[in-house]
Amino acid sequence: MSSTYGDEIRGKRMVFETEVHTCVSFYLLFHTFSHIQLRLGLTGSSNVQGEDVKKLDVLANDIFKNALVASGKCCFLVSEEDERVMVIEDPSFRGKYIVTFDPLDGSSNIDCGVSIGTIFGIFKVHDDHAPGSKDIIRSGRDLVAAGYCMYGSYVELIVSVGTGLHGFTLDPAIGEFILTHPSVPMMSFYLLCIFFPKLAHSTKQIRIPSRGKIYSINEGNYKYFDEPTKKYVDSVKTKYSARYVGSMVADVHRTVLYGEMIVFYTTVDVKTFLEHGLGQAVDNFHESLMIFICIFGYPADSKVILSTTFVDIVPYLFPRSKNGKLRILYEVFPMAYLVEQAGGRASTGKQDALDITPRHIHDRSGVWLGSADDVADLEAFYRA
Ligand code: AHM
Ligand code: MG
Repeated sequence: MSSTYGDEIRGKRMVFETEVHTCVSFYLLFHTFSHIQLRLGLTGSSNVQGEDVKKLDVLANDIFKNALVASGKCCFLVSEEDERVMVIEDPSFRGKYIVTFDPLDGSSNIDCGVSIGTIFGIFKVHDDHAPGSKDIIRSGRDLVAAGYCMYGSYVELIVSVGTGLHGFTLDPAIGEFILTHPSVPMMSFYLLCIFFPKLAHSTKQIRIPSRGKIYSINEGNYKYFDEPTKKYVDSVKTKYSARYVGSMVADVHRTVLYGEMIVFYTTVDVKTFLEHGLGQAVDNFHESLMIFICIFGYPADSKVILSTTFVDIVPYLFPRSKNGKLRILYEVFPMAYLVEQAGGRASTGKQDALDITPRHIHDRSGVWLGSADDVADLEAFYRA
């Protein structure tokens, strides 16, 4: 992160007090992990002591699980890296939250230095005294918090506890995550700006306006897409730009951040507000940002890949993404929750993504995330 940016945000300590204290553990984790990530070359070779060097995604999984157990706030952990749910039996470490997480998403991008990230969702048990499987396999509407951390040219932690998005940027100079993108209720924010213009001058609020200009999808899978998806992609490619990293955290981060409502204080904006009301003033802010907003999709497709069975080496064709590639509990749900919290929409094409209830912890779904009108356009092709 540049020192200029550091100067701008220095002094604003991370303010993050919510009922979901588990998030604080994540803060500590990301802080530790972001440094580890910079130091490790990764891969599965041996180090000078002859010990196995764990791959970064396996190492990340161990770090997150250890810290979450130590927090004493969790009872079940669901990780992309583990086939089974981790149950925290010890009463002295047992809490009332279920954390679902992908410790390192975008792992195909690790070795080439492209942005990767951690994704997590947090549920609360129905009954503190009797946690069970009903607490794990549930609708995305039950999430109490979600977030992701992106490890890229800078390290950014985006979190929501149901009151908009909060963005924290790691300032390496002081070794702290700084609250750089606070969530502020719209009406009170604009009223405050009238009386305290300096507040508006330095505040950036993450919001996704209703329509965008970028689509983000792995178009290499085009011939395997279903007809509605093909038609939608055809409709946007003539008018939108394409951007695709292949790391969901980076692709979604662009989708929510370029939709960020950057509010600069000018007399014109306040004048618009006073003369034409809040709606017009907000529209003016949106207009200046509309060129950036995006839609991200990873739909189901009919692609088959060559695989082998566990018991022998006979190859067979495996339909990898017939239900989509991204996993519901720790990829689709957290991102859908965050995008909705930023004012966007998340859909499978046929229903809101948060309304899904998976049947298994590693179930997958197709998903579209982004500007509400763009997602509605996609859904229209499914209804046609
Ligand atoms: P992973 O959890 O194994 O890293 O897979 C998830 C990733 C997402 O980050 C990304 O959106 C997608 O896979 C990219 O897949 P593809 O390479 O097929 O485009
Ligand atoms: Mg993943």
